[in-house]
Amino acid sequence: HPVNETSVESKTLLAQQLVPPKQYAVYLLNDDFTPMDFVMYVLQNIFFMDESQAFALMMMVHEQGKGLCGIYSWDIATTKQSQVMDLAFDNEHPLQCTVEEAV
Ligand code: NFA
Repeated sequence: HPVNETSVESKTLLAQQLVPPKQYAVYLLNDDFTPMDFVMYVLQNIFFMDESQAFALMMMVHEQGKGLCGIYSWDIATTKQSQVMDLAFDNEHPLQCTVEEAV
């Protein structure tokens, strides 16, 4: 017996607007001790910036106190934060990385 497989429930879902996922901003914070070369390494290897992008952002953090590294889903943002903090900890640098809901 042929049936219409589209249920009332999925018709309702199809009629709804798709809700975009929340996005999260990952920032680096300045400190007086982390070497500039280490910050360059982080930006090039965790945030995949080229050398000139990495240098511009590193100097921005150094001079302004904070800099936006990228905007990601929750899982990617918090994974990058952990990668930065673990690498800094292992190398005995006090570098801090924060995640905030993107506006
Ligand atoms: N302020 C650090 C220094 O003078 C460099 C730095 C830049 C640290 C960006 C953290 C973030 N060695």
